[in-house]
Amino acid sequence: MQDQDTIAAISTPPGTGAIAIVRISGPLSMQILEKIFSSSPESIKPINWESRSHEAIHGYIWDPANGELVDDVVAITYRGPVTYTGEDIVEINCHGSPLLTREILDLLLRLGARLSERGEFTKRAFLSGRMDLTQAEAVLDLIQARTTRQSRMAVNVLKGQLGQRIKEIRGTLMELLARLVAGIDFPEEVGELPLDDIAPIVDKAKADLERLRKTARSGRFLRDGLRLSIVGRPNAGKSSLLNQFLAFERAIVTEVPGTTRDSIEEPFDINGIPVILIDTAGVRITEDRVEKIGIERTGRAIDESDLVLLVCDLTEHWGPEEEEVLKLLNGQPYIEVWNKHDINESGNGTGRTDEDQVPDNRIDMTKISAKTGIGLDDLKNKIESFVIQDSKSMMTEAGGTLNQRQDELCLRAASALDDLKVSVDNGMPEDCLATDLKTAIHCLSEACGDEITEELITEVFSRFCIGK
Ligand SMILES: Nc1nc2c(ncn2[C@@H]2O[C@H](COP(=O)(O)OP(=O)(O)OP(=O)(O)O)[C@@H](O)[C@H]2O)c(=O)[nH]1
Ligand SMILES: [Mg+2]
Repeated sequence: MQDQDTIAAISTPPGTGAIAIVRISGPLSMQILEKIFSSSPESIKPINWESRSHEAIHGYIWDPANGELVDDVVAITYRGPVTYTGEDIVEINCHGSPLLTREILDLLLRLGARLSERGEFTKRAFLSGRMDLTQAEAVLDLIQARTTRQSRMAVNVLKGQLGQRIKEIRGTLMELLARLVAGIDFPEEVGELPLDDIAPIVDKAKADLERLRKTARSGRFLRDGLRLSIVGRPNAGKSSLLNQFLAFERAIVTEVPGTTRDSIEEPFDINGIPVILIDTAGVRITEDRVEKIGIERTGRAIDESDLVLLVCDLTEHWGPEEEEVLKLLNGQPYIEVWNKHDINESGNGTGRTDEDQVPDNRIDMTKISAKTGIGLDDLKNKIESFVIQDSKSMMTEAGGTLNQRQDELCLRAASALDDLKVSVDNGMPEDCLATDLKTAIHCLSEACGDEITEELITEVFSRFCIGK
């Protein structure tokens, strides 16, 4: 890291604010600060920064070229290697004017720093070993989190536990590889590895990988949001449910069946899970041209959903309309939501003659009143259970969820372990077994960033903002 250049960037968002932060990282950080920082507003009185680290000092930024006073600031110095990037860092907390931050940044660039690329501070943290790739990716998730739950998940991954879990699985495979290779190279000294020893180790690693991979599904919903459409017969109370969720009159509600003609999307947060709520046109057999188009759109909304709320009316019976929705669902998971509980408290909430006919894709059932809000918390909990499912304990244990990149690599590692087992069963030579093991190890190394290509590094960090 010694031959790195020094980078600088404005780390706070563009626009006017109370304060803004301009950041420098690299070997010239302290030197540059010495040239522009003074404890006096009257003249440049350089401070010797050599002995100072992890200190906040109030002072003034001067332009050494013309001797003009630029701003009244607080400079914080961090001397490497125990810093975010592993290098010397200076953060200048200045007044939050875009003009001033730009001027201070220009001063730093004039004195030898280079404008940082997107995510370059975090990239340096990763390259200097201050964090692994799962932690670097968590930094991005943390910055981009829209719900508390997303942010909690990211901050837990940032602690490094998820990367640790992946490394533990890799560790057992590396140990196995070492024994296998030693048996090949020094059969007399260490003896060949008995084939019966391999299967239990591989099975355990595979089971651990599977458990870890279960978190990826929840992670996808928690990162990207759950598409949740509200579907059912006309007048069942779909738009009322949307409004009840949002706590404002977003959709038109009337007693006229067929009120909603087009799908309406609204972002929302259910128990900390980011959700896109979609209210749809009621499904029934109709000759009305506009309504027909609306129902086609309902079909499309269902296709694009992760979960559907099938809203039924407790004052009516399960009927052909609901059967029609089931056809549109085509196996998609749904929660049956019996509405208008306030006017039909004794309703049994099925209306079906035979409960055994419940399709497999019905994951749960509940009764609510979209008008009064009765049962809404229970419905939210059921939606949360769908998202978290059986990954809850693993999420706690692993301290987070795999993202898509990490999940794909864990899947590739698992399939290399499958190949290994087939090779063992077919009595393949040990060097073939070693190849499968190496593939699995390589995938896991890539997942936590220990073996990673330049392209992937660029790809991951280009998603960051400048200054992070
Ligand atoms: N009592 C009672 N009435 C409700 C409830 N939910 C909806 N309604 C009434 O049912 C009627 C239809 O409600 P909407 O929310 O427009 O129903 P919808 O499913 O969106 O209907 P379409 O858009 O026509 O498909 C309105 O008169 C609502 O006030 C409820 O929980 N209790
Ligand atoms: Mg409606």
